[in-house]
Amino acid sequence: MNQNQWKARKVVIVGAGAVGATFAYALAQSGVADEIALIDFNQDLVKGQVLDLAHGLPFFPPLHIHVGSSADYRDASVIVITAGAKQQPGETRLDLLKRNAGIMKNIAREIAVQESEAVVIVTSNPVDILTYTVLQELGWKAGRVIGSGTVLDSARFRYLLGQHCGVDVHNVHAYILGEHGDSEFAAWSMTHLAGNEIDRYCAICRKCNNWQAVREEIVNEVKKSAYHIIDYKGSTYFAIGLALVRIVTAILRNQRSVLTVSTFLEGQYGVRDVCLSIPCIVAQSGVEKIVEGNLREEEMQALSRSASVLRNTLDAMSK
Ligand code: 6V0
Repeated sequence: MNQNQWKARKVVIVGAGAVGATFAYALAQSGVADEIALIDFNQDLVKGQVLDLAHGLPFFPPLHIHVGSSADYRDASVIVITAGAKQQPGETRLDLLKRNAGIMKNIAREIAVQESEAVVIVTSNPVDILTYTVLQELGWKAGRVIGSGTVLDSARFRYLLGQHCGVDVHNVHAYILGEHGDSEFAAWSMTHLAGNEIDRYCAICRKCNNWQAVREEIVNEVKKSAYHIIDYKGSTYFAIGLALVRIVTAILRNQRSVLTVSTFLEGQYGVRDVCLSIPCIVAQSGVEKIVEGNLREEEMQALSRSASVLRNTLDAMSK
């Protein structure tokens, strides 16, 4: 390959707040990207974040990091949106949502103007709704605009299962599906520990007297994780930063990794016209394939409930 053919693996991060900066720091350490451009409408903040990160360049793998602008969308490989407005006093959740949807639409328009060929990853909350908003605005092929979805929740689930069962988290395969939010659910039928389906693992292990109650407790803990962290320290950013590195790595390295990103469904699992999380094969083009596994009846019902919650929100937004 000659120098003219070489294309930097460039990641543009929109939003240099807690999530954007933590993700940039983790991505810089990973060595997966050649170039990182950070964008934020708070110019002082973004300059400060970039300077602070740039001073780490002697310790990072080779990298070009700089303050970006919308022109950086043009040759980006991946654009990660972590921008978001905070709730104002007296503002309803729906009003905040509409304001954040407006921010997403503006960013999407700027991406479109630059005729970007990137894959777009939305992280800003509510992530499923805002992923849908960006996808609609861009009008691209569904898999090219994805949300971080329940990749973080699935990591929390794996962590808690691993802790409870005394098994290395890397040997726990488990997914949280549906909405990244209160209606999410655990796909127990897809859960494997140490090479065994969870039911078989529990039968061998016999650690729990009432495994059903333990499972419920673990799922509740997954759902409450973000609330606990927010109570303790105001916001969450380390694990989501790493989850984003995982998704971006799957894209930049064309890994075909199975990740529960939020993706637009067109009838899969009986769900259509919303973005939510199910196991997807993530590669260079974004979601390359949706894996339609066999969910149990109660899991199918939970997925359908999640889809309804999201559809109702989308309908409320358009009023
Ligand atoms: P933050 O620290 O307030 O950072 C948000 C940044 O966005 C600020 O620096 C703003 O200046 C910037 N911003 C706002 N509007 C724009 C715009 N139009 N263009 C460029 N920059 C803009 O928030 P934090 O980083 O903690 O969170 C960011 C978003 O991620 C929020 O919506 C969170 O709810 C969401 N999270 C999503 C998670 C997930 O799993 N999907 C997990 C954690 C946080």
